[in-house]
Amino acid sequence: MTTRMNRRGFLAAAGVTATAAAAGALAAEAPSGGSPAAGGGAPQRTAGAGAQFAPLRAEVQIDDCIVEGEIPSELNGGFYTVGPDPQYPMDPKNIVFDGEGHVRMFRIRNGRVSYRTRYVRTERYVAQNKAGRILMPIYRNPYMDDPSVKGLSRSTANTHVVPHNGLLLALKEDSPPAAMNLDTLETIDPVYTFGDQLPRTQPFTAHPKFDAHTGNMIAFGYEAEGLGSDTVAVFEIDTVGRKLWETKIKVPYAGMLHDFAVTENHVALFVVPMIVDLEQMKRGGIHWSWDKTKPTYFGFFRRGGDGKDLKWFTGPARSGTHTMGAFEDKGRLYLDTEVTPGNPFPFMPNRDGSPPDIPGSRSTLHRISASLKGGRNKGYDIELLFPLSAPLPRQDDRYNTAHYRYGFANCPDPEPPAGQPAVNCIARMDIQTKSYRLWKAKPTETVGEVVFAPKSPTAPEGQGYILATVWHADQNLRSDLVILDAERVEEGPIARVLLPVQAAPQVHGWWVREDQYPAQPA
Ligand code: V55
Ligand code: FE
Repeated sequence: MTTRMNRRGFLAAAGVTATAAAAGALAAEAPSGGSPAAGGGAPQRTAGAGAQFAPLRAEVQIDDCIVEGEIPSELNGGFYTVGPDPQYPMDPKNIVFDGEGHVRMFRIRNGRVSYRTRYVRTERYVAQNKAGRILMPIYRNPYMDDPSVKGLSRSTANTHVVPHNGLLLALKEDSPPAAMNLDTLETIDPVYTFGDQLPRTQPFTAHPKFDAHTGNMIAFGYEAEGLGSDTVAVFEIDTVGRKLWETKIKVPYAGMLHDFAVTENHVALFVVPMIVDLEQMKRGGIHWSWDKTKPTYFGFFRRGGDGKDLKWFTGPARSGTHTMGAFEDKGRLYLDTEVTPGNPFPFMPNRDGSPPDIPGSRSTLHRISASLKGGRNKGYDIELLFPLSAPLPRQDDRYNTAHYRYGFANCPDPEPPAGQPAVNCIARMDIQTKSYRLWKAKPTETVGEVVFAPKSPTAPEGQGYILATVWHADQNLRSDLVILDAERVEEGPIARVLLPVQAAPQVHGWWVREDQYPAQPA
């Protein structure tokens, strides 16, 4: 069966206007409208922020990609990403975040690169493939599901990928991970419960953290006791997959807890008013609406305990979706995160019915902090860290739970030439000196989220490479992998891996070091 992907339909389905995409905070992650299609139903290829969400649908395999420049000999491992790539044309009321997870891998060894992509064979993907049509039409809304999928996992596995215990985990925050083979990208288990240590219905964050000392994975799941529940389960899983610790806490209201932070001794949450809207879901809408009447809550509790020491600090309505880094120092806990004054996703409804607030969706990097001793219901402190609009900030991931110094991000040009809203820069930030260095690509190049790859497993923080995907608006979205020296990003790529095709869509990605792969058979 053939299904024609109509790009205009997809854009309408995503509910994103050109303006919203250009200016929105996750504009970086939203399709952009751009100029009218050339006609004839050919997919429209546009410049701007939305290139990285352009649907593709083709699984691709290329051995020995063409390389421009030289891949450093010590750069061995894999750059994995995932993003939503609709299996069938979407319901007009659906949003871009509901496409099926399409994973891609740049596998780098001894200066050679192979490229491979595979859809995650989630239970949803397999059922829809068999039926030849969409069976779960609306983002995280089980009320609208076809009766035939009752009891199946709703995961799209479209948000993030991390390595764990020799597997690649493809994540969607409403479900357990999907486990894939690190080399072939074959789906091994679409509902991976770490050997029945988690229930099949366990929500599992797309942003687990890895302990800087033990390598253990710390993760959480919100709505842990069913749709709209205010229970959050938090757990720590060791490097061979044993659950060491779990506790459950209550949040002030059920909302999108997309990311969190883990420090040496604490787990921190930032509760933002993107609320679970059951009434809207029953009317056929998506899972969320933005309720600007609700305050935000910054809270933390000790790792390894029962969660009863949980303390909350309040602030006005705003959002913070992605953590750059977090640490504790002299009795305070610091969370470095991108913050928007309003609804970060212009394609998600406002509860008061107001139109998309474009300026309110623009994020900048902030530091939120509070005293570890502090009392109940007091305010948290917040300050601007960097004026960069960087909704997808990253760090050297060996420092997830440690006192870190360097951040990295794709971002739009802070001083853009008129009419050029493209996300075409890569920044390296130094949180000690509060300064940053910037590489500016061409205005026709859209840069996806970056990952950091250390020079060696024990290299000092920030010594290594930045990897990112670039989509060329002037080449039908043909894409490159760019590799930069992380200490000299302003010098631009030291190598480019040229794909003959458009890269599959991308939200997040991870660098898997060679030492994290299972031992190869001789
Ligand atoms: C995000 C992405 C999602 C989602 C919820 O980047 C939040 C934020 C790709 O799906 O479902
Ligand atoms: Fe995310």
